[in-house]
Amino acid sequence: MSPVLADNKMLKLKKSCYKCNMTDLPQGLQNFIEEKARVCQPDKIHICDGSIEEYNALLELLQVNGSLQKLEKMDDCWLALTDPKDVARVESRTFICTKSMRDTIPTPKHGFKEVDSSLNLRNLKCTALGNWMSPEDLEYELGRRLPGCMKGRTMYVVPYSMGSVGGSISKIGVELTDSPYVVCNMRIMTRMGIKILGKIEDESVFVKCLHTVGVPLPTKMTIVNNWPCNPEMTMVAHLPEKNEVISFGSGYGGNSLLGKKCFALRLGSIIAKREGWMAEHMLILGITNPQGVKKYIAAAFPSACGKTNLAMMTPSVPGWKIECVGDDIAWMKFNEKGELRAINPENGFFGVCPGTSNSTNPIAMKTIQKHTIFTNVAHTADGEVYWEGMDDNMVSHGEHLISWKGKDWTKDSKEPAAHPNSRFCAPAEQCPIIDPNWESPEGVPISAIIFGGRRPQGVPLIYEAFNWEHGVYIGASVKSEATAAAEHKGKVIMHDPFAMRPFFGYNFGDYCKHWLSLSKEGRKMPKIFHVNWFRKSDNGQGSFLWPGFGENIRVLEWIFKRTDGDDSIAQKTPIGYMPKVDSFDMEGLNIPVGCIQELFSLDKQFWLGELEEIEKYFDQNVNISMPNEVLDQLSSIRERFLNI
Ligand code: GTP
Ligand code: SPV
Ligand code: MN
Repeated sequence: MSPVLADNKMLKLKKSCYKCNMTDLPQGLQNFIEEKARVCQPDKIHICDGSIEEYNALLELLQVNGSLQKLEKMDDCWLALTDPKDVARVESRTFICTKSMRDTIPTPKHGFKEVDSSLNLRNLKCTALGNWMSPEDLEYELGRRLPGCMKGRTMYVVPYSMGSVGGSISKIGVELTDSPYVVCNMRIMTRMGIKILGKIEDESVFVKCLHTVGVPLPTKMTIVNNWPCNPEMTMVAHLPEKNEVISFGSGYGGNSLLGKKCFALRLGSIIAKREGWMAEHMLILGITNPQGVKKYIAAAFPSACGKTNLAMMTPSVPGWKIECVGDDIAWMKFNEKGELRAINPENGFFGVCPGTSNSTNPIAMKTIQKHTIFTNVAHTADGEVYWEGMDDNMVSHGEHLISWKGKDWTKDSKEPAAHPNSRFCAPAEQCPIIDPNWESPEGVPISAIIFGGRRPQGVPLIYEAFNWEHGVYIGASVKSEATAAAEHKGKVIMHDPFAMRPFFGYNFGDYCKHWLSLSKEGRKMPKIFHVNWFRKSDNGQGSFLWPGFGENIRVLEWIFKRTDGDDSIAQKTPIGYMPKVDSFDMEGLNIPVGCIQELFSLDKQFWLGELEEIEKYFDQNVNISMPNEVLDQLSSIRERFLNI
């Protein structure tokens, strides 16, 4: 008998294992559960079967304990209000643990950022491009968090697949969590339950995820809104060498639904580099022109910068059709024919609520009318949801709502009704324009890759890379205004290379090298573009120059034609190809000519300053890890500006 099975405590746990017999599980999974249960000491273990009965029972449990409210006016929709201290990803507490620091982060030229001791993370090395901790320090930090952390709670075992079950690009994970809220959201966001167990062929090959809210029972901690969390001790740790994620103290999506950012992006990017493919923070959409020709496009924008909206867009120009494959993550691989094929590893949308309305994103509004879990939105007494930017006449009559903080709210209230990072969690199959190939195991062929960000100043609506290397530079130089998706304060313009800054699983310099290495003889490399829906008048101080949303089809139309090789519509500029003024479809677009000129304008002084700033950023933060090819691109752009 193995030492694990001889442990009396474990034998007791096995008896209280709900529904499924532990001994029926693959041995590697049993070992994982037993190892973690012995440390975390849950009262019970529940192997999730993924059934609707189980889902409903968990929702009821959450309702009874006051963590979820049923939204009576909607169909099977639920509302969670969190502790206001636990509302977004915590980038400062998120790190990768590897033996060698260089594998994870470039060494900054002028040393590491000062780490606040209140983080409670010993010797954490923090940089602009990710955080690292040594295995020894991680062991210490786990030692003061995990022992007994699930006392008084149930440990749920959530087997799941990222990508359609059994697909060639798909991968399996198992999340152990003491949060039934997490289980319910995982059931929407991933393919989850018993059906996955048979796919664990080699019993030890699955990504091992451990999540705890970090509040063992009974507790002396004050629990706000029946949302247990432990903000002072929160940490999200990734152990690529053990294929493991350990998340402590937060229930918020990106920190707790570990298949998403932790597995599909951070560990995913490491696996992708090793195996020669890409794991990216990208939407995937299908676009069909009026002649019925269809292509697929992937686009990387930083968090809360428009991926869901573009992926579900309703085109303003007649004859064009958009279909949605995914809104947040793309796994992409070149096939033997040299085509880049992409899958959406997720099964649902965990989307930003504020700004989502019947005029901006009617498709999302239709998607979230049933079987949806809302977090931190406002609601009416009779059970409907509300948030800023939902163009409803609901609040114009002075109606009283209940804000995300559980307080009485009217439109005269000073605080927002919904948290700026409030989210919906809805099954992808409910999307009325879900692409017929969205679950295709071999993925969809990608013709173009778009980068973008919130740039109030200087960056034109659209430009195109001259070639793949130039495109890699464009990805590396993405910048964007900070949003509420993470804990950043204010609206500073931050670097967010490839829209992946919070999600790199390994050294960003190596990530650039990996992208450069993908261009090979015989491969059909997608064209690379950069867009900016967020340029503002008055040098960035005024209002948006571009109407955005459904009008973005005009930009996609130009991209579509460029991927067909239409050279008549493009002109060379120092930053790349841009539309010839009269080739861009402006028909029916109701904006002043002056705005259009401003949207396409290129200011030499702005760009020389921009290049200098990016060069400094690379020099200080990526330092010697940066491949020369990227720096050469920057020099070429500068030269082109200086020659005009
Ligand atoms: P994550 O889920 O955090 O990765 O975000 P996302 O990139 O999917 O962002 P999302 O599409 O949810 O958009 C975030 C916010 O940007 C919402 O408030 C949108 O209303 C707003 N937004 C999206 N597209 C546009 C646009 O074209 N123009 C303008 N002005 N705002 C937009
Ligand atoms: C993001 O922040 O980019 C998201 C939401 O998509 S979360 O799952 O919280 O990371
Ligand atoms: Mn995202």
